[in-house]
Amino acid sequence: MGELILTTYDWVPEPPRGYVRDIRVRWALEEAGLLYRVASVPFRDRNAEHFAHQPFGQAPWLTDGDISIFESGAILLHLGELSPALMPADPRGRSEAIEWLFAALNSVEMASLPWSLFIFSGNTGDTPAWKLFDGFLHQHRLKHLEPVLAGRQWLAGTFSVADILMADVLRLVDRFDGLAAYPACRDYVARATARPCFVKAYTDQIAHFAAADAATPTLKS
Ligand SMILES: N[C@@H](CCC(=O)N[C@@H](CS)C(=O)NCC(=O)O)C(=O)O
Repeated sequence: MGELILTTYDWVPEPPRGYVRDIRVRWALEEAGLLYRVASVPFRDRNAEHFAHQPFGQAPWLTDGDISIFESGAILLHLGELSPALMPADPRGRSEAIEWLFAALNSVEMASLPWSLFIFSGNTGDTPAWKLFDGFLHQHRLKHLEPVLAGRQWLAGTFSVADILMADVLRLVDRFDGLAAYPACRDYVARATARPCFVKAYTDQIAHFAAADAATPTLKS
């Protein structure tokens, strides 16, 4: 393992603060007790070096020595190799953690992200498009996730990278009150976000962007 450097934006507007995906990596690094530092790239002027690390010009990415990794799921899988606090050691637990990590991203977030974009953009009126996306998230994802989470504390038996991703995905749904009908999902989010390592990751992210406001007040506008 080399030096671990997490790169995120230097600044973001208020609404996404606390939800920028570097929180997933911060959270995992804290759970694993790994030493790391945080670096910043401009939010507004994304340069060629940024795109060399993250082909879509997004955040976050992680470097581990001379290895550079983008996509929060890939970063968490990489960190899972470095710490038993993030990935069960037994083959069954490991397989469950990996399948639920993909389920969080590829089954739940693929439904929750367009849903939240409709809400962000105020397009939640009585339209066929909103009904389609709202129904898809509720009837095809949350309704089925609810009994799973009612039956277990953590997705792979013990806490793992799968829980970091699933809880972070559900947290955004909860922000818009989308979990009101799913008490087990809500309890799961509460359980995960009560962990001291989440609280530290969240506090650090808020402080990171607040420091940018203080350093460059004009960025606020
Ligand atoms: N699938 C990527 C998504 C990364 C992503 O959406 N990052 C957001 C911040 S949370 C971003 O960079 N948004 C600005 C943009 O897409 O231009 C991952 O999980 O790492």
